[in-house]
Amino acid sequence: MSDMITIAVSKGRIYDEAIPLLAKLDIIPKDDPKKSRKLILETNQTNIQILVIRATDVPTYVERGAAELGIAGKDVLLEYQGNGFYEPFDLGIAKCQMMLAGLKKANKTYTRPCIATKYANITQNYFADLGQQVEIIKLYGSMELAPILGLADQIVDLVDTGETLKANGLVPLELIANISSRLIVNKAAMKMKNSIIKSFMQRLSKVIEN
Ligand code: PRT
Ligand code: MG
Repeated sequence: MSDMITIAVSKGRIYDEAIPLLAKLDIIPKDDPKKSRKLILETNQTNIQILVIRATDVPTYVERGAAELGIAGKDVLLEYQGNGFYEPFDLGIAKCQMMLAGLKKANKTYTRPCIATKYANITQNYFADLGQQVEIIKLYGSMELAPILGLADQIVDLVDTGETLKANGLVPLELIANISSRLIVNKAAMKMKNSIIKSFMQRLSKVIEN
């Protein structure tokens, strides 16, 4: 078995915040995904490579062992509902909030609200815990449009500064979860490549504490 370690990271803001953390461990990619079309980045460490993929695909690669390690938002992990990986720690990066939001003008209470979201499982679980019946409309982006056009009553989405909600006449209604990115580790790799992964995690945890 090769002792190569592959770290799956998504390309946008998580990559931008993860790279400085990895740099503190002297793991530095040889290419910049913004300039290169490479999907597998070699690093200055010959046994470590970085895979640049869609955020929602990170748990799939790690659960199935195509990557030993991954960095993924808690939103993606909650929605994925897999158990083929460990989630040893919170990296404290790409922080935001999962919110229920609705039109500023709307002030009615719904008996069975219609919720548009990319996070159908999280939304289902949230309302099930409240004992509230809902209809969920699965969308893949621009959820803010749905209440404006009458497609849905409310949305469940990530909020950081709140500017996107505000610009579309929406207001946050309920906090569903605080979100940040987590390290995930393939379960088999944790056994088979224990010493190298353990040392990576030890060094990473020191960097996070500081
Ligand atoms: O590939 P795909 O398009 O599915 O993913 P992506 O391009 O959105 O991935 P990327 O790399 O941008 O990272 C997404 C991850 O970043 C999420 O899974 C979260 O864990 C984390 N994150 C942190 C955020 C935000 N903050 C965030 N604000 N992801 C998205 N947003 C969006 C939000 O959906 C909304 O459209 O930003 C908008 C709100 O921002 P504000 O500042 O206007 O409130
Ligand atoms: Mg995006």
